[in-house]
Amino acid sequence: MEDNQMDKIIEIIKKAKRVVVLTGAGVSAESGISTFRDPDGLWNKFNPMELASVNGFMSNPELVWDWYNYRRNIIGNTTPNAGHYAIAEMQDLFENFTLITQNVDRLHQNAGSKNVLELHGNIIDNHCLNCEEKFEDAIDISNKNVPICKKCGGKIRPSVVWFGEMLPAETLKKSEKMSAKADVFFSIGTSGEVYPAAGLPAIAKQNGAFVIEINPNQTSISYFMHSHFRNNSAEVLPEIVRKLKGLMYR
Ligand code: BV8
Ligand code: ZN
Repeated sequence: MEDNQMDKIIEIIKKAKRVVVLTGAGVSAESGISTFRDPDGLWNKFNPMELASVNGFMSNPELVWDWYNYRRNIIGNTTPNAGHYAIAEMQDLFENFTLITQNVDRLHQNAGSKNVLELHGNIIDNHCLNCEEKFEDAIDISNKNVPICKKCGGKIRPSVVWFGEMLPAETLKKSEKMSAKADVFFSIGTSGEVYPAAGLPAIAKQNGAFVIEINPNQTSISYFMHSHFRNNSAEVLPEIVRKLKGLMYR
């Protein structure tokens, strides 16, 4: 993006009172967590419907449990990247800032972001598939056996939202409400394939927001964005924050 174009966008962002950021797996790519749909993506090795769904878990609990432990192991060894830290800094630059994520890795929280709206749950917590009792025991990620609920004997599952499952109602409602009120909406590191999350940028735009996509690649929702940064989030977000701070603290 040309410098003068960048400056124009920064001017628009600076004036915003209400800013919403939606993130997807791409913001964690530079922390070493593979995305879902990129060539080396998680799904390419496995079939998402097979693993990230209730039926998938019911038909092969050990395989799905092991896949989540494989991912927990990767996530356990990663740290937030400059993009996560820049988003954490953004929360103090605006009157009203909302961070909505599809990611389950909690890297936003580790980078200092507060009140993160986790649309798809998180990979750390677990609960009983049968009675939904929270499972508090520490997980031994090398143990291939699926833990059993102490209350009802049901199988324990990760507290992520699987395909075909409803998103947490309050979180989704708040995400839609804040997206509809946004002056500026960033869609960062998401392919815009998974609904209802992928519908949020359109809700923002329909209600007058300036919508910006940060993604090195074209996505299925690029066509309606007002502006694109075709870069990696860990490169461009710190630059945006630096320029915003420069303008705001003049
Ligand atoms: C629901 C948690 C309804 C688990 C996830 C047709 C058939 C079947 C289902 C549907 C259908 N149409 C709609 C649906 C519903 C379905 C859906 O949308 N399916 C899609 C695939 C078509 N949605 C659901 O099932 C949702 N529930 O709708 O319930 C309902 C209604 C009534 C009653 C009951 C139910 C639930 C969806 C949640 C699924 N769970 N995750 C887990 O993680 O294991 S989804 C999973 O995909 C992750 O959360 C991930 O975040 C999410 C979205 O992917 P992205 O984050 O966008 O990641 P992706 O790899 O795709 O893209 C990465 C992007 O980053 C790329 O664009 C790349 O270019 C970019 N990038 C790469 N590097 C960088 C970068 N960007 C910036 N910087 C970089 N360095
Ligand atoms: Zn139970």
